[in-house]
Amino acid sequence: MERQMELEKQALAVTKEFQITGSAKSAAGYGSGHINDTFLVKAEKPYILQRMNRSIFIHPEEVMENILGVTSFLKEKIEKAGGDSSRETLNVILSKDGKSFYRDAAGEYWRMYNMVEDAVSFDRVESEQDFYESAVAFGNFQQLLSDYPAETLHETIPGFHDTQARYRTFLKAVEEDTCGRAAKVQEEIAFFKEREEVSQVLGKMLAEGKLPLRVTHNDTKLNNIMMDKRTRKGICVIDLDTVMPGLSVNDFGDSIRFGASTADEDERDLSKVSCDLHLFELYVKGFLKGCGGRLTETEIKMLPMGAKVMTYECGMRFLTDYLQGDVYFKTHREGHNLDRARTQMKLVADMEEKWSRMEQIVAECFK
Ligand code: ADP
Ligand code: GN1
Ligand code: MG
Repeated sequence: MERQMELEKQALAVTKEFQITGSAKSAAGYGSGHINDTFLVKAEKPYILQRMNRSIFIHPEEVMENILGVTSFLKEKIEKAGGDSSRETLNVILSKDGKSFYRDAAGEYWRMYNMVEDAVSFDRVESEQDFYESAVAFGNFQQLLSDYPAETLHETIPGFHDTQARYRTFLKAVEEDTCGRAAKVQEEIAFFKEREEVSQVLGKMLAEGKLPLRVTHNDTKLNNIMMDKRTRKGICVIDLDTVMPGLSVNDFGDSIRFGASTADEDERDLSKVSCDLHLFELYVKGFLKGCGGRLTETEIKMLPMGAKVMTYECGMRFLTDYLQGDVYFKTHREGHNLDRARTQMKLVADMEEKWSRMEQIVAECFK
């Protein structure tokens, strides 16, 4: 608590380093992201200030170079289409010396964005229609970036969705067992080991040229999109830290993992956790619409696999972090990462049971 208050004080002071209108009156912790420290800044208008996670983003300048590149590209497209680029993409607020970030004396990196106003982001699906609209918007995001020069993007987190590499890191964490937690979670460890082949499927297809590399978002959780309060459309895709070359099916899959679950990502009562096939179907329809016919037949066929792989990978990442002592994801209670890993395992098992139906749904939507 004290640490948070200290951080908010620091955040308020940092606002002076940015080109905002008027001066900031307050800076308060905001949102439920697992990675960066996010603050809502109240000045003449509201802004979002973030202290970037330095241990995860080793080269913050490169992250910001990606984000500036992508947001200016989007801005131009949105304006050409007659849209409102002040709301439909993140806008980076420059520092007083014209940079996309401010580096403080302690070496921390801060950045500021316009706050997307009259919009909300959800941690849980509240209405089916919202979920459908989020799918259209994430699909459309990928379509808008389909002619972005991929070679100019830095890989901000190397091997981010290299599930095979994630598997190796997991095995290493089990072996090292630095916190002495492995004995307690043998069942969970076995779950991921028994399904090792899940970690290989998409990487192999990419290597064989069966799936194309595209510019993707790579972190398509429902709370990484702002929904317009009035129109209920997905107005702005946010959290652009991991926009990099990647697989379309992973963007699809990560949204299913989070949004089509019947419970929160950290629900402890696993009887509440399952993959809602109605939401799955809505998301398939919305995503295909948003991608505007650009996905190949193989990509479409592999959408269910994207959902399973992303859920498996994320569960394994949570368990790895638990084994390593909760050093990556923000946690708010004892065993938080373990609880998260278990919901993902429950979802993977549920998808396995519902597999043929998932494939059938995709086939029917594609007809
Ligand atoms: P993290 O990487 O930690 O997930 P995000 O960039 O996703 O950080 O921000 C955390 C939360 O803050 C988002 O889920 C969203 O609710 C809110 N948020 C972030 N940027 C904006 C913005 N520009 N406008 C409005 N809300 C935002
Ligand atoms: C993180 O940043 P956030 O909270 O939107 C993570 C994702 C995970 C997700 C799990 C950069 O997303 O990869 O899927 O948590 N982002 C990063 O909820 O690691
Ligand atoms: Mg986020």
